[in-house]
Amino acid sequence: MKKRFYITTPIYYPSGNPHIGHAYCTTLCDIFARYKRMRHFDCYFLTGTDEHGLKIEKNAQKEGVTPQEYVDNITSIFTKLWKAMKISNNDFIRTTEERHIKVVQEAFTKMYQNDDIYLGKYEGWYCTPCESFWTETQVGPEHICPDCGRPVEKATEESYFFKTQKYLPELMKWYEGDKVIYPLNRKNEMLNTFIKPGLEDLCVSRTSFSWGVPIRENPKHVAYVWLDALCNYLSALGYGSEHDELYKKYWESEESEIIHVIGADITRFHTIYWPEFLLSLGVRLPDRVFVHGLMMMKDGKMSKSKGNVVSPYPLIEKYGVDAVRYYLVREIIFGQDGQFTPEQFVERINVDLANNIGNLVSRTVSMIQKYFDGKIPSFVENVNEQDKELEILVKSTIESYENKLDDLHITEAIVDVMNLLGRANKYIEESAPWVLAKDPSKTENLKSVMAHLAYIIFVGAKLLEPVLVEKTPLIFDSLGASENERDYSNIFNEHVLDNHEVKKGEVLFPRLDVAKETEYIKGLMGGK
Ligand code: ME8
Repeated sequence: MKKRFYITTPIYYPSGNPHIGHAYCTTLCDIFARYKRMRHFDCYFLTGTDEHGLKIEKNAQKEGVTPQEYVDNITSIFTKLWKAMKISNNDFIRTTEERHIKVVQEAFTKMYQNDDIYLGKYEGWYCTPCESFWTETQVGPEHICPDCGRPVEKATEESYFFKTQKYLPELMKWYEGDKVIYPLNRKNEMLNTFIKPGLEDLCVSRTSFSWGVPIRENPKHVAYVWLDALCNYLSALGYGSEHDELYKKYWESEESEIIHVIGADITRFHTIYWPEFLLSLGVRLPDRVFVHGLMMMKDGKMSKSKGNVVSPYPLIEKYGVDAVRYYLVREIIFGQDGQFTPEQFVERINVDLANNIGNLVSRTVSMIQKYFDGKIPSFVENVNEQDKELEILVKSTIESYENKLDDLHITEAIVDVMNLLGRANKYIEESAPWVLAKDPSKTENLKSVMAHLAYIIFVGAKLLEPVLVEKTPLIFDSLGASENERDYSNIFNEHVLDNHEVKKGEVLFPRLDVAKETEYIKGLMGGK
């Protein structure tokens, strides 16, 4: 396994306030980054905003502000949100930053000098909200954008073009890599929809608006917003600058694994054009492009332009950051679309967090206080068949959790942990400690039950730590685990809590009134 990881989210358009769709992707990456760091891998995590383009220019005009003022304002809302959601990104890149603009210009020049870019005339169908050009076949007889379903406009202008056929053989070699584009159906979609019908050259400059990166060779052109945006993954690492240590460490070095996480709506740009740009620049290709599904609303895809968004802010304020993080990655199975519903949101909090985790911790702590004066008994293996079975389950849960998280299957990994905790809850019922406590000859049995429960809670908390960033430290506090003991290396150490003193903490996840909270969340939906 590689020692270093570079993980990126798409850089979002600050053309409207962030919604839980953006929060989903960023949380997914954050969990991956935290998980890798928890296992002592070096992980550099990047997110940012994509601030150029016609749409931003138009929005700013409508509001009577400069495009820079416009993006400054919305970008600050994105950065505040990531802070509130405890996102652990190492950097935040904005495409209006000087360090980025230079890289775009340099990249354009390099591609031009390589003879990969030429000047031509563009006639095509353009979707302004998506900033995408489409061919006649793609827009169909109704002239509808295949991505967002809105009408497209015919556009003609002098443009630079990137020769997409030139690097196709190398691109196809990259496609052969195991799990490079993941899940696999996304790769097939690219092959069948775009590559096999014949890739057309890509228009990489525009002259019809000015809010973009001017091309040095011909300043009336600005770089096409996707060429501009994709370069963020390099510019944030100092590519081509004097300070390119991060680039060398996280991109150039074969020790590093480069991972892009994107939504299904932007697969084409990341799995066709981006690798081709990199090939033109003579730069190594990413190791993995993970394509996640989208969070839908009852009336289709949630989007800023449709105005059917759910903002994460009020949810965080009311239910806490852990509940929102948990809900997002539990509800959308990686690679599939999910649907936001207030009912499910409340149910997840009640069933998974309040019952399965919260209750388990509070019952266990209370019993250890009651039966053993608050001291966790020493762990003894294999006291009986049931304990043995639990020990095996713990080991297999850790193993499958690691395998699943490495492939970003966070939902499945969490479900495994939840099943383990569910099993522990059942174990309480089955072993009936309150009965064992009445029989002095069963003391060893009772000790074993308590030690097993405490250890399983420790394991569960550790595995959920990348998701439940606020509450897991409280669980470790309750178990009396010191900072050092919380290290991941202790996950297989059943004795980590021997003789530790438990503490009753606050209620971890208060149970919600379903009707009342569902109503409240419904009121937030569709709002700004
Ligand atoms: O496409 N459900 O920016 P964008 C889940 N600037 N994820 C969603 C989502 C939803 N309903 N809506 C958006 C852009 N996302 C470009 C990217 S990258 C070089 C440039 C997430 O603001 C998802 O990850 O439209 C999607 O790919 C991304 O936000 C698009 O954000």
